[in-house]
Amino acid sequence: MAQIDLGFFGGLTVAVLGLGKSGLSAARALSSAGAEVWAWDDNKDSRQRAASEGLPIVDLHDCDWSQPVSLILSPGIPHSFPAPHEVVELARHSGCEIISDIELLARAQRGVRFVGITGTNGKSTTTTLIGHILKQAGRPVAVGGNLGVPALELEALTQDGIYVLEMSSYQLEITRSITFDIAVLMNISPDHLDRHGGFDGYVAAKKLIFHRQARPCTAIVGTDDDTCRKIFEDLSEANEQNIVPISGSSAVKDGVYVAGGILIDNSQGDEEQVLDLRDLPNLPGEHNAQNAAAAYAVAVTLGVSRVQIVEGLKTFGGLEHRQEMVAEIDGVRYVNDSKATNADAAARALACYDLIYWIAGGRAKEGGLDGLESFYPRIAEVFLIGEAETAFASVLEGRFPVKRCGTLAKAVSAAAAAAKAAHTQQGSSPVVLLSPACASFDQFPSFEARGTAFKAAVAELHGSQPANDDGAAGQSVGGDAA
Ligand code: UMA
Repeated sequence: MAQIDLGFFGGLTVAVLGLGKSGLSAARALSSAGAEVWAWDDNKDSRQRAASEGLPIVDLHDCDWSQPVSLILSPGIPHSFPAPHEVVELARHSGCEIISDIELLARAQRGVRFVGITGTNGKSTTTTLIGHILKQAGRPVAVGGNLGVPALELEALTQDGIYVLEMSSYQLEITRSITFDIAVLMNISPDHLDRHGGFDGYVAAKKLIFHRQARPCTAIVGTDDDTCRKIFEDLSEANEQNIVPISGSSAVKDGVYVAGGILIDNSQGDEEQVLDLRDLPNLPGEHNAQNAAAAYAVAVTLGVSRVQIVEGLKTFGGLEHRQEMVAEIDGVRYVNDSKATNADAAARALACYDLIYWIAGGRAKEGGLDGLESFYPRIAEVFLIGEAETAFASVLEGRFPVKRCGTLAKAVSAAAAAAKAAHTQQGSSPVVLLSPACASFDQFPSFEARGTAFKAAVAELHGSQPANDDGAAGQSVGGDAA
């Protein structure tokens, strides 16, 4: 695989702050390009790991800031809100530019095409789906960004190549020279507000996906929430790029939408039916309808044939940790939706099943469980874990049985026992759903680790017989059944 060539930094001093996924890959790429890398991470273990690879460690809190030409900042490190990191202040003070690893990719890979996908929810699925459709259609494509593969670990593509990048609000703020040939904004709901000084700052960051777009660039904009609808109207009024509205739930003029489960291409005004999405097991729910509409609109814009797009949608395998069907045991389906780290994301999964044994909790986000009330009739019982237990129990108890389980393993055991009993006694089709509406960091290093633990706990259920309806776990705090 050809590496991204950052030769234009050869001989120059470049500071790298944060040596996680993106920082490490940037430091490696800069180092092999002949740059003098000054790498730093506030965590000693991360520094040691980088040093063991031969990357030079320099304390960026205490160095000559007249030397570095750029500071490559990891997206998770604040540069403005809630307060700038001290090293960012030092870099800023010395006039050193502060950029992301994706900015380096954009500078290195000229002449290729960039597709950027952002939004509060659905961007990972949409990014992966677009990559899958393009690969199926034989296009040279590399898929990464916030999704997990850092920009500088992607293959160096040649002129026909297409980079499909999931862009977080953090990354957009420090990736200023990229212009996306196709920019997708899925939806916006409050998230990461501490990092953007509030909702307006978060929206402003998301809008950067359209930065400097002019025809023939294309903006694909979700119209299923008020904020994005307003952005669509503003872009339409400015009339600078091609604009394609998309919706997962209602008809849109001159756009792509889904109605009654049918994907409809109305971009030419002729309401052409493309595919019944209800036949696709790995794209369940209205949110996936919007994801499919966005991916379809991107692929059409890139000239992929409708036959190939339909084939790509049909063969999409889904994503790990996003409504991932893990197993069906004794009539109970187990779904891993660990990526649902806020209420809005959990809502998308709760909307998809009719009889839910819901595992929720972790480190709560602002707003907690707000907005989930309409899904309560679908919930049979709740199994709470982590820091949010008490707060969530106070919202949910009295509506249905609520168990405080503490750990995920106990929650899986308790939920499995209750769901199995419902299936046996009532012949119903219950789903044990991990869709936490919380960050994982109180108990796990990442949502991936939480999802993997869920799958391991489900795997242990094979062949095990929970002792009674309460399973091994849980202190019941709840009241009446729904
Ligand atoms: N660090 C410091 N000082 C600090 C804070 C952190 O030195 O004050 C160091 C940490 O010790 C750690 C490193 O910075 O070693 C972590 O940097 P990072 O948080 O930017 O994480 P990376 O491993 O580089 O991963 C980043 C993205 N992380 C974040 O934006 C928080 C990953 O998105 C992304 O997959 C990866 O780059 C590759 O592009 C994850 C994410 O949670 C999935 N994104 C958020 C989201 O989706 O909601 C935005």
